[in-house]
Amino acid sequence: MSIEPQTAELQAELKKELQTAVDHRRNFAIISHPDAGKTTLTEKLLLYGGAIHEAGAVKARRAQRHATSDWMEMEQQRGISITSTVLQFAYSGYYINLLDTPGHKDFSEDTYRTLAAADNAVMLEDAAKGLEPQTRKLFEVCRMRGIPIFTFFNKLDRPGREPLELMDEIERELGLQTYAVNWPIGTGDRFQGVFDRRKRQIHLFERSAHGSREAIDTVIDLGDPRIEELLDKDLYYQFKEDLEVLEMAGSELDLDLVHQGKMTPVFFGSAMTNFGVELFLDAFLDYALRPSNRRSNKGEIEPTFPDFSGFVFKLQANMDPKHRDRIAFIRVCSGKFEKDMVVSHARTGKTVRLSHPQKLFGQGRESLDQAYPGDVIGLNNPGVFAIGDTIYNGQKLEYEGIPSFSPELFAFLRNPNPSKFKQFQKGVTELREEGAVQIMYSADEAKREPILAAVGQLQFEVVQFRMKNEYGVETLLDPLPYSVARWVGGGWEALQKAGRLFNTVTVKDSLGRPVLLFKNEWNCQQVDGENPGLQLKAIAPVTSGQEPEAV
Ligand SMILES: Nc1nc2c(ncn2[C@@H]2O[C@H](COP(=O)(O)OP(=O)(O)OP(=O)(O)O)[C@@H](O)[C@H]2O)c(=O)[nH]1
Ligand SMILES: [Mg+2]
Repeated sequence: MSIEPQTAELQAELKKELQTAVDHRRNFAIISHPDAGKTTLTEKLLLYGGAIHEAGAVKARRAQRHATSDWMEMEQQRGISITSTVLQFAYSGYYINLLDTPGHKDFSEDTYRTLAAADNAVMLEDAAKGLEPQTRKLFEVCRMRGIPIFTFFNKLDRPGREPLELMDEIERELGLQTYAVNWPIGTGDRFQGVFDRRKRQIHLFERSAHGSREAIDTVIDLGDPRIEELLDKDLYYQFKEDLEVLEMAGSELDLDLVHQGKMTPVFFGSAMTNFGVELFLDAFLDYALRPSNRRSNKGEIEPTFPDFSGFVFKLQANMDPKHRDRIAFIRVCSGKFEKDMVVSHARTGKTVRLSHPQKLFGQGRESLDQAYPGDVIGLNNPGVFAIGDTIYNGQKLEYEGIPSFSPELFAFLRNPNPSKFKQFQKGVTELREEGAVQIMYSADEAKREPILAAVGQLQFEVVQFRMKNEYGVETLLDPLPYSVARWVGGGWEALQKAGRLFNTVTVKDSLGRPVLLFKNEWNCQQVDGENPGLQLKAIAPVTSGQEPEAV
């Protein structure tokens, strides 16, 4: 049996290769309430990472570059992020997978899906505002998933709240221990720099920094006698006092606690003026968790497990409007990905060849030959992949599904122009597949028009805009007077048994499952109370092996 030792040797070699790859990979999502500066920080991280040479702006003036991660036309028009973006780049010996997410609550499904693919989260706060509602919600999702959280207080170039008070708010309200890695000296007009506690140096802020290019910081040591000349006296004394408080009363940095999501390293800076960005990036790379184990129905899968596996967390149509492409975003979880490899598709049981894999950089893509755990790659999706699908080699496994949210707004989407029937159908199918919006249908077979079911109004606007812009169809929206949806856990059978129900209508989701819509929570509770056999559920049960119905 001469093959066995050879196989064992190959396996050991692969394991070593995987371990090295994992050691050099960092994957993180940036999360926060709208407008805290996620996209701006992302752009500056790309600048310092050497991935771009000139930073664009979220609200670009004419002849100015747009931010790389807000590539969609509607994002650029409105100056907000609508869909999450993946950016891969190399920096200082690391391969970084950065996920910029939208903050608006109407797009939170997209953000939640993206968090499923992240090993670390960077939580941004506007230093003038502190903790905001959407940040709290996203923090809860990170906590549920046990993701390490890094905090960046942004917009220090504007008047902000006291740094100690900001940290205290996190400790008190999120129950998260804090450790300040750097510390600001003044804010707003009097923002003079940040102190790097790792190297015990002060980085002086220069207001002239324009922001589109890297700034070279002036750095002085804490013991340098020039400090008193370079900083305003009162700020310097305030800083000394703060530092004493931190060193006396603050906790020590404990990376185990950070990796368990119980302690957050804290940074201060101003993404717009590039200040504190490089200091953040360097410390973050040292402290962040490497690609970690992922939960599956076969238990925890280690990244160095030799068989390739991964899952789809996001789909996006028309990233390249010229080619009308559909891309599936795959998070590699274990083993080595190789171009053209043939894998099994857990939901359908089919085998799929993974040709034309792509490295992602906002809207831009390049082909790639291999990828490792922690990487996010793009694959062409001719309708094979759905959100949550697992692909694997070797023994069958499935990663935890990604649930859909309970929608709160409903409207018929109509196509007033019969000659556009084909485009309408294609648009609805692809946007449904993406999860840009959920699609339901009347239980009455005669009514074939799709019902858009959304978490927020902006989702409707995005669908109508994209239907027109990407599929050439002007659509009409006909709102329905419902605000609560419940999946019938007992299925059609239970519904039949229950007989006539009042104050509700029955619709079908895209998998043909019954869903009840109610005008209000009260009606819902009444039906639920009187018909326990229906087993009403606010979140769609995650299923495997089912194909969505044709639009
Ligand atoms: N003064 C100041 N403004 C900033 C800073 N960082 C970002 N901004 C501005 O804040 C606004 C929002 O920034 P974005 O980067 O789009 O915020 P976001 O968190 O990505 O927003 P959404 O993706 O829509 O949730 C823009 O006008 C930025 O120019 C900063 O450090 N200082
Ligand atoms: Mg953004």
